[in-house]
Amino acid sequence: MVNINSSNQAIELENKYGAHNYHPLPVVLAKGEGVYLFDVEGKKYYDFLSAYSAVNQGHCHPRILGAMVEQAGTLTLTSRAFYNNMLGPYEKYITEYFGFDMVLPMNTGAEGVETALKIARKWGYEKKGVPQNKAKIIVAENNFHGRTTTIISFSNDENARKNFGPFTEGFIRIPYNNIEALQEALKTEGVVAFLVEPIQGEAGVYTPDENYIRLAKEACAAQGVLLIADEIQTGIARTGSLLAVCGNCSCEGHCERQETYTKPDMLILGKALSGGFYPVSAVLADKAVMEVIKPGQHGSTFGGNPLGAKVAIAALEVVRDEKLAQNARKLGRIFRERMQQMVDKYPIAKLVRGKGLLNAVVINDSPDSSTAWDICVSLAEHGLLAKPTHGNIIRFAPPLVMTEDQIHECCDIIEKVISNFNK
Ligand code: IF1
Repeated sequence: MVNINSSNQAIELENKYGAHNYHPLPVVLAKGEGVYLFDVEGKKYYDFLSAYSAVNQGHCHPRILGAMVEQAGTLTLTSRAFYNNMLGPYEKYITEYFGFDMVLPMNTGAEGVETALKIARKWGYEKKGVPQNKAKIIVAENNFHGRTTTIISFSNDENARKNFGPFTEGFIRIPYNNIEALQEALKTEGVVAFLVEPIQGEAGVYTPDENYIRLAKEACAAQGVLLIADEIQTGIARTGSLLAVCGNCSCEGHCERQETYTKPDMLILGKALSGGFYPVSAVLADKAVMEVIKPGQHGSTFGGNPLGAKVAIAALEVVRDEKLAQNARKLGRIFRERMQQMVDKYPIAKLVRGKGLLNAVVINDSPDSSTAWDICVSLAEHGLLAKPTHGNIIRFAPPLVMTEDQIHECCDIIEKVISNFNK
């Protein structure tokens, strides 16, 4: 194996031997610890991406690491041809943790979404009596749910779709955060589900009206249609509550009593479900929905493996024991307040929005300009890693184990860099 001695060397290797399906910032990371990342040259950074919210618990969390190492030396994979002694305990733990009857374990987020779509269709035919092959699923404009052929079939991002057709049929796309549009679409024959992100991450941390998800659930329920919440990015304490569908509830775990909570019919989780150690995703639902899946009808070699199960339990324990939702809520308020002061002061920053520690600053320049990218390069030079989305939006999503002093230090860095860009 080649030993990497410099960032340039690593970048050259990736350019030469790897498919060019990404355009990363020119930083080569070699180590992570809590809220920090270190590059090949040993430079230290605050991580403000958290691997797209997969490392909410911080990099290489010792407790998750311990669980991983212990299980890796005991039993990693059996396939589901046999039972294993970690899956049952994990299934009990995660269903009680989130308040659902049952779980279907998968690996990546996109697989979780695919699973939910398949269950919804099957439920539609078998429980709702939709005529064969007529099932329709409502989705939102500017959605991001992953990269499989079916998922990109209902995306409206040209870059994600172009020349990947033919596409999967049976989707209706409506404007996000628009209940009237949902009510109208729900009248379509054969509708079985509405798949939605409680906050649209990729779209630029687009936060809907406070009651949007609750009203969406009511509208769906009135038509006997399933509400599927994709909380792959927003879930697991990121937005200042255990789930974004918890609304403004800051309790330590999950409580169905809280009136702000909207229970989706299916909940899709991924990313931070493993704290960034190992791909673990899950679809949660109650029995009346989940029971449509029978042996042989869906699965995955790695889904439900004992290593993933053990890691996921540890990752969820950390979220609860370290009160990460409450911390995200507290630090999120501080972050947005500081960023608002910055926006008021420097016209190059247009606005800040978000919830908990999932936030974005919109840069006052055209999405075609390189300004946001240049700001991110400068932020990296100043020791803070963030990534632009849609050209002129910068997403800020640090690990949730950050301290108040650290978030202030990070706001100082961001403000300093932004002030340099102010013309
Ligand atoms: C990439 C964004 C984040 C997701 C939601 C499902 C998935 C994702 C709500 C699929 C994945 C990722 C994937 C990542 C970029 C990224 C992303 F910028 F596109 F929006 F997080 F902010 N549902 N999101 O956000 O999960 O199959 O990737 O495990 O590089 O494509 P996956």
